[in-house]
Amino acid sequence: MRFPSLSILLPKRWRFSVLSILTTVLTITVGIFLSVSVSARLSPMASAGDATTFNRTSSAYEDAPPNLTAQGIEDHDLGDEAFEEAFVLTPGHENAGLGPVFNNASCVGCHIRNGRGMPEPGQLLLRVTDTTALDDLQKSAMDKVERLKNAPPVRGLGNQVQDFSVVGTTPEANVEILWKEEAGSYGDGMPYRLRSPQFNVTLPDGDPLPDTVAVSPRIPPHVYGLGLLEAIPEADILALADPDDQDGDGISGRPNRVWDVVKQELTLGRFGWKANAPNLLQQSAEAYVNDMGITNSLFPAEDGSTEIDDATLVAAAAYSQTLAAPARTLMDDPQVMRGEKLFSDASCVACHVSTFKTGKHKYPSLENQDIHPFTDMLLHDMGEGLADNRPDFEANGQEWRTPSLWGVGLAQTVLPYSGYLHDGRARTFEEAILWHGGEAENSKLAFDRMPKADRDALVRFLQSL
Ligand code: HEC
Ligand code: HEC
Ligand SMILES: [Ca+2]
Ligand SMILES: [Ca+2]
Ligand SMILES: [Ca+2]
Repeated sequence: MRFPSLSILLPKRWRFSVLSILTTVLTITVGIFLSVSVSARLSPMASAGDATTFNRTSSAYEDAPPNLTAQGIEDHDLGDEAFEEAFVLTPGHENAGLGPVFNNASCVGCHIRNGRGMPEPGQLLLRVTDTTALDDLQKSAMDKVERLKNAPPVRGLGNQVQDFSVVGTTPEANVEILWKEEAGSYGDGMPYRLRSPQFNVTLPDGDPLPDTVAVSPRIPPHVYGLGLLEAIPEADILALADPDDQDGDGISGRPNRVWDVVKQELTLGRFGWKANAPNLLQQSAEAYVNDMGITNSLFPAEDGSTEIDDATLVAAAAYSQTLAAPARTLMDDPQVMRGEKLFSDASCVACHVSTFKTGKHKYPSLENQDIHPFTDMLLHDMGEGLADNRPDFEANGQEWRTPSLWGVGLAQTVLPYSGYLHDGRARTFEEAILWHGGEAENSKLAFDRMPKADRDALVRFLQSL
């Protein structure tokens, strides 16, 4: 049956006015609805308080916090340059000093558009440890910091494999990445495939790496929002630790304790996949010396010389300190709302903790913000499937720091085909969750047993972050 149209029901001269009244009423109703929902929703959407960017395009990870002061903006811009600078071998050149061995020539060559890098040589790093030297007797002969690191260096490689070199020098090794695939199925029988990397490391003399060397592969993580994580009061992170699982929920996060080279003391670890770096200045200095072969005042050459000045080092650190975190989206979408509830019901929130309030920071714009990073900054045993079997300070071979999830929904918008987890093995959020084990085994099982519609809702929630 066809409904009679407006033109038949109304005399011609009324049509226009009735239509315009209807339109006006509709506009007002929608307007009121939108303004109410926006004001009710704005604060949780603003995942990093006043330091949130509402840009959700492929440049979402490149914005400074909108509330940054003039000084902050100046530092950010200098940092942006330092982060993009490609180093070269040529002595006398303003960016001289690359290598002699290195992994990449610039920060942004690994942290693509400030997001994660790919699991490929040149971006993925291998950290290595001589496990035969791990026992106590030999440890006592080691340098103090190496002892604290629990990472006896491997002869010829140190603690990181630099598989690139400048002309005239041989790389420390050749690294080839091979992918192993395995099949599995969800509780409802739906099949999936998981892949994991294997590394063929060939030393300059043609020999493979001995089995006694523990290898920890790591992709470059994103670098946005990190100033806010640096500003979380230490006590609030420590308050979440439950090393002996006293509340019996199977989850026992614990802090890493790492060496602060400036203060020359042990302190809380916050950055890196195992919370193995204490702050962004030291993380940046380690990146220069280890990833690019650029000596600096925190890590000088043996004769005390440095290849960059402190202004450059501080600028590079300031850059990751002054990058905003992206806002959430679609918070009124019923599927996203359902996904958020499932994320909580499956205890994902026990580690991916949603809310903190920031404290003191070098950049006042980052202080006193209500932030929603979805990390507890603590180490968790994630089971054998993800284990690297390589300790890193107090982190053992099965522990990883919970990564933040804010902005993670944009990872493949910023860099298509980029992967999740420490070695980039997961091609999708589903795969990332299916690799969870250890303390996260029950969360994984909850996901595994969900009907497909619920799994889709949970994944859609992650995409909305
Ligand atoms: C060869 C690739 C590569 C280069 C070059 C590189 N990084 Fe990284 N970056 C990584 C990897 C891999 C990690 C994780 C390290 C770990 O887990 O110990 C990381 C971690 C970081 C982190 C901590 C991120 C977090 O969420 O914990 C910061 C900040 C950072 N890098 C800054 C820099 C800066 C600044 C430069 C340039 C001076 C740089 N990186 C150069 C690969 C790279
Ligand atoms: C016991 C703590 C814990 C629980 C519970 C947990 N996670 Fe994780 N999650 C982690 C850790 C640690 C990693 C990093 C592991 C790695 O890289 O090997 C991680 C990684 C991830 C990643 C990849 C992030 C990235 O940047 O690559 C996603 C996505 C994720 N978790 C989602 C979830 C979801 C969804 C749930 C609930 C079903 C959940 N997690 C439960 C600790 C946890
Ligand atoms: Ca050098
Ligand atoms: Ca090395
Ligand atoms: Ca517990």
